[in-house]
Amino acid sequence: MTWHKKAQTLAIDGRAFIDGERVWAKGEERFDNLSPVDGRLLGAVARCDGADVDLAVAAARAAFEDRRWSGMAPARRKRVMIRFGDLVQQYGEELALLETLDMGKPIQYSLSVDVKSSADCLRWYGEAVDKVYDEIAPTAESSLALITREPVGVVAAIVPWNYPMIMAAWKIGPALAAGNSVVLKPSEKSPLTALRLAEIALEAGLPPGVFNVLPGYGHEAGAALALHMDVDCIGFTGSTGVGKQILQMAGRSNLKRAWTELGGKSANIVCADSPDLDAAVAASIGSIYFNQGESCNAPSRLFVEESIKDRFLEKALDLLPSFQPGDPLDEASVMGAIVDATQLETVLGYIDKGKRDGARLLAGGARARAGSGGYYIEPALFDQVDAGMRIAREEIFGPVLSVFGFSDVNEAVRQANATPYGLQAAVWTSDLGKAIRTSRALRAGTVHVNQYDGDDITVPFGGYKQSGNGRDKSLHAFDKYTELKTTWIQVG
Ligand code: TXE
Repeated sequence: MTWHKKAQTLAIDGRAFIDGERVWAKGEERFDNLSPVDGRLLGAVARCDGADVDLAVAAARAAFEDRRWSGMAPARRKRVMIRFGDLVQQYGEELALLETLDMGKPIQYSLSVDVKSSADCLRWYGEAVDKVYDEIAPTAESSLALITREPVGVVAAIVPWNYPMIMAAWKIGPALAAGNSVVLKPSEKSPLTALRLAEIALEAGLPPGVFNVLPGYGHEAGAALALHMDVDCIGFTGSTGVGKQILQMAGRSNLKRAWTELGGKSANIVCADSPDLDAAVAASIGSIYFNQGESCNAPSRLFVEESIKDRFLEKALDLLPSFQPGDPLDEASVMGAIVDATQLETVLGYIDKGKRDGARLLAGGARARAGSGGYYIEPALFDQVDAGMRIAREEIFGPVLSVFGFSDVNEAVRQANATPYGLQAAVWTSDLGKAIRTSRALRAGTVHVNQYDGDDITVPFGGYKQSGNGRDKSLHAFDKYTELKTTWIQVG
């Protein structure tokens, strides 16, 4: 059966999930959820606000105080989290279809990337539950000092629309594994998979009230969570602008722990002595256009050494036709739809600005699949970009690549560091010393050498400067959702 056929019978439920039940917003407010695939109405979604946030936070607090989850034996919590991940895999086709309909990514990637990474993440943190030990400090014999990690309490997670399930899993995985209760607010542009995750978690054995999901707008449900006096911690992924508001609201309310994974304008530096030019071209082009360029760590600034730049661009332009937008429900498509009409106009606006500022548009940039009713853009490639242009400085969050030439790699590094962001970077060279010196000089939370797609749950992910604070993934993520306690015991 084709994915279009499956979409016709797919159950779509836009209600919130509070204290183990699906409910509409208390104020009965709803908003329409349109699919970027073809502009079709997917259904109504609960427009939760402060009153719903109060209900969800109270349910999360009650679940935390009676220790129905944090007091569960680690081996049992482990089994529930692993079952949660297994069920995500089992419901993979349904979740993949919801993700593609909700935000437009190709169905092949919803299945092979988003479902798989989310399931693996939940299982990985489940496995960690009875493997992370506490400590005893080396104090004098007269005392015993225990150093223990405790769950922080009620965690609010606010996530974006570019990888809805993965961004949710990166937050709820460590937060739940550490014994916290969670209230998750997905983006209003892509609420559906988060709502299904809450039902699947209940089926896996997570007690009611421990994991709640509230769809709604950022300035309503999101702000109510960030300002809530009974939320102990907030994990946020989204734009730098909103990240700053989150930190301000945390400070204005109860000084809740606030962790942010924000925007990026990542630099990808290709030296003339790259070990394999074809590999550098394939990775550079594949990474910027993957997920329609809607990735926080997309290598949107490409620095190519002058002596190989023409050859590099020739090879890159040969690859571009294979990244033309297709029907996201067609398994052969590698480029899907932009998340909504607003983001489509934003990206087209940047392309127009780039042309008006004098950059040279070598390919793409026009709206595509006009008859589909959806939101599609041909992958755009600008050459002769000046560092002062907006397409060089600002996060576009669309399929737009800006290319710069360089003759001295130190100058490329200086330019790479000259933005407010510091999420990711890459350098391509056969000279190991140059690779290490360049990686050390790049102000970014992740640096790739002779690759761009390294990714694993075992490594921390996050940014320097205005790309955020704290780290998602790896055991380091537990630092965000736990408190360290020292207990002194008099031994005499
Ligand atoms: O992010 P937003 P969006 C960047 C990228 C993109 C821009 C907008 O530049 O163009 O952010 O994308 C909630 N109080 N990234 O709209 O607006 C909102 O409802 C509390 C990079 O997704 O920051 C959503 O759930 N919450 C990023 C979440 O914040 C608020 C990935 C993100 O919304 C709020 C996505 C408020 N005042 C976008 N306003 C990355 N680094 O991966 C909004 N929200």
